[in-house]
Amino acid sequence: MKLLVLSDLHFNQDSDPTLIKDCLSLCRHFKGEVVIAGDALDVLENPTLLESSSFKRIYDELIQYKWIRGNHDFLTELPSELVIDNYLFCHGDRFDAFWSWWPFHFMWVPKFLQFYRTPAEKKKTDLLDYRLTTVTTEYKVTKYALKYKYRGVIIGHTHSPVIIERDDFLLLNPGDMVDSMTYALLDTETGECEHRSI
Ligand SMILES: [Mn+2]
Repeated sequence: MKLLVLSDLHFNQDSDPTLIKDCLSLCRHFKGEVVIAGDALDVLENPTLLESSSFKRIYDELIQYKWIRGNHDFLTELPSELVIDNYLFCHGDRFDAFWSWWPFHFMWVPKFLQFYRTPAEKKKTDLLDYRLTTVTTEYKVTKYALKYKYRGVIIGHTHSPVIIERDDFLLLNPGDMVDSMTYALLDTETGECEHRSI
């Protein structure tokens, strides 16, 4: 099966309308299945988003695809995970070590110290925090998917585009529509995948 995989669109009232149009048209014209790995609409930051008719229309369009729930679009009608040809698809937030591994709860300590840091020092520690949570999330989700003998796992959430193929196992993150502006194509029969930019 040929898949178009998108994640972390984070669409809201402030999103670039051209970007929204381009993403919707990409999905509409794709010959295969479309999977959205969570955080398509940013309901977390904009609780009234779906009261707007234009976003309700976007919702009605996206809901026709295989759309998985993220932590910013925690709508009950969305599934929390999906399996296609033994590939596991989930948003990845429940493997985010910051929320699921108790020592990370003490990260408020370095966060508190940020107050006393210069902007340059702050930027460096922000980057280290981001890399640490990204790598630990990828590690935990890979461990889980290997344990349950999936052929691969596809996540979003970290906003970090990744393709790691080793020993017939695939870790894929298509990237996002906020920073990397990338998506992925995956052929679940051959296992081939690649990133594309919008
Ligand atoms: Mn997320």
